[in-house]
Amino acid sequence: MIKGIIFDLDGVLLSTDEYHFLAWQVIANKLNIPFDRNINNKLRGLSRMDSLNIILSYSNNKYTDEEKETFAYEKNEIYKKYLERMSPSDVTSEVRNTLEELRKLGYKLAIGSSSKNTKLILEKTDLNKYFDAVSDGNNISRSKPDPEVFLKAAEYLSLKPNDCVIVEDAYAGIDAGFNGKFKTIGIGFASEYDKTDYPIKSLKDILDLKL
Ligand code: B16
Ligand code: MG
Repeated sequence: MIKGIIFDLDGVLLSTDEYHFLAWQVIANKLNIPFDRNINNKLRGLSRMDSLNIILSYSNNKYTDEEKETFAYEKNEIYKKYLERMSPSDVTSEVRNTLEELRKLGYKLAIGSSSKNTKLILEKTDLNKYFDAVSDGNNISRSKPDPEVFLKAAEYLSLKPNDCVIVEDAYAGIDAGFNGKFKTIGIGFASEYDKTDYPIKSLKDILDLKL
């Protein structure tokens, strides 16, 4: 029986995935590297440095680790400018109602995000209050598709993987759930992935699943 629900953040609860795209676009343009939404979709759920390495793989140039650190830093500074402008109104009523209903039904809720900016985002949007635990890019050493971020989230909830379900928009996140022996709910891009256990169209559809 499912007792805990672990939510990815960017692209599931919030549209911050668009801000990642816009920030990476600035870096790619500066380096004259082709970059579009299709390439951006390959970055969903991956760590900042894994994302940068994919973008740089479209360049003929070789970059030093120091240069890569600088590009990743610059991208994050641009990204954080978007985050600073966020407020509770960036959370849709569907997301808030779904989280409230799931809490009323007695589920434990956690965040499982690759992002090191998770705490800032949760504070800005007033989402913190819905979650019993937060596992993010700051408490892991291996990013999705490794299951570490979800295993930590389950541990923080004092639950086992088979007591929990993961909600993800990224193939890498569904793979991470699968690798950790979790059941997975896929929304957006992940709803079309054949490894997803429960594809949904909209977040509120979670309430109709027989978990
Ligand atoms: P940051 P999620 C992921 O968040 C994003 O999908 C991914 O695009 C980003 O590179 C990653 O966080 C790291 O984010 O640069 O803020 O540490 O989808 O796992 O909630
Ligand atoms: Mg995501």
